[in-house]
Amino acid sequence: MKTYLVTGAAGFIGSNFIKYLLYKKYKDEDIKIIVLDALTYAGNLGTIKDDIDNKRCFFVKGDIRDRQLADKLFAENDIDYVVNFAAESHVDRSIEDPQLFLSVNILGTQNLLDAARRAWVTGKDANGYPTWKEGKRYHQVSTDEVYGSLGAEGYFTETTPVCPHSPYSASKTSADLFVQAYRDTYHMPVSITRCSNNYGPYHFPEKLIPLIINNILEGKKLPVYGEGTNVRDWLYVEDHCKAIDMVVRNGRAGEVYNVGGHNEMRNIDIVKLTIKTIHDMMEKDKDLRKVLKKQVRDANGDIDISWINDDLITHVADRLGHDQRYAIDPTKIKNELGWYPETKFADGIVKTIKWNLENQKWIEEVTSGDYQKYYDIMY
Ligand code: NAD
Ligand code: TDX
Repeated sequence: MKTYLVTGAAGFIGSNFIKYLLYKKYKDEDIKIIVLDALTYAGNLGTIKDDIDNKRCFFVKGDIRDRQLADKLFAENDIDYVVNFAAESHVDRSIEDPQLFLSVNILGTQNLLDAARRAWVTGKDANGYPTWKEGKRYHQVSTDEVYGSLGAEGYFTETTPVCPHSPYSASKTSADLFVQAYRDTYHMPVSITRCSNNYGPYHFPEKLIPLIINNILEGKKLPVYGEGTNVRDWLYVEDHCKAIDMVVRNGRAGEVYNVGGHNEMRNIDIVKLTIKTIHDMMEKDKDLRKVLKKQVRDANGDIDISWINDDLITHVADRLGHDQRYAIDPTKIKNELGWYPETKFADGIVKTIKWNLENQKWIEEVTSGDYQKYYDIMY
């Protein structure tokens, strides 16, 4: 039986990851997952409350920077894999408060690396390097933003030099460099995935796609930074989760793997496509309109949706230091591990919109802070 310590699993990608392991990949296998999450504004225990059964999946509230807690988790459990999702993840917030990002993303990563090192080292080899228990892996969930920004041409490969621009990406890059330093200095069994922009269920509505969906449902304006010509490469979250587990289990120790959807789109096009998709879905199925907060009747007595159009877009001040284009070359993970993005964007965006329409209670809870009560109810 394999035991995962998954940090940050009350957040967007981490929660999708544990659901993928529990109900898809290892549905009929004996695995153990320990979730460690500080439940910040972005961590919602409501997202994973049905997953924590204290048989296969356990929850610990705590900070990845807490040394004593990390040591305790390793002492009490025979952890095989650490998968570190926990981070401050929003670029705009990093511009407001860089120090928090430095502290959580860098010191937190280094603390987990050290705790794993204390637990997993068995002795020394002839050259003085630590020797390690068999089958262990520390995995760092990283981002394409560490590579900086591209012009109109080219892709990020694993050998592209890191060149971060935002405080967020600087902190994620530094964390990656610590992971690689532990590989080189202590021969620690580590791996890193650098993924492009994710979208899907449980995405916190401060990020572009869920923000646009929920602003439309509320009849609010849709803020597009600058001209909206910046390009991001969008990947459905479950495809990312699959890639991470492939790398943890079968990726070569010490390696970086880029993960991306080959689905580059300009922000303005993403916003227009989201508007059109919601409009078309509500055109086809009038019942879906009930979720709209803005309820005006049209000439037929139906809830009016004619206002769901591009006029909702408002161009606002650009993000400082806004990276122009990200694009991932995923050839390495494809060739070595057979990974590919299974979800076409056209399908993924419909699934994501549907999920948001059907989960307005979750949206209200994460935005109002009400989800905090789940912790009080459960513990
Ligand atoms: P998120 O903000 O939705 O979730 C982060 C989680 O970490 C939350 O549950 C939060 O409570 C927890 N957390 C924050 N600080 C903590 C601390 N000090 N101790 C313990 N837990 C803490 O983030 P996300 O979008 O799910 O991203 C997860 C990881 O994936 C991050 O490391 C991010 O850099 C990386 N990543 C994200 C994307 C993306 O598109 N969202 C793409 C590539 C990589
Ligand atoms: O209101 C908005 N208007 C807008 O034009 C918001 C929130 C964003 N944008 C733009 C900025 C970006 O070019 O949309 C693009 C996407 O923005 P975000 O959703 O904030 O994502 P991004 O900054 O690209 O970072 C995301 O992907 C990489 C995650 O938040 C990171 O954690 C991940 O590493």
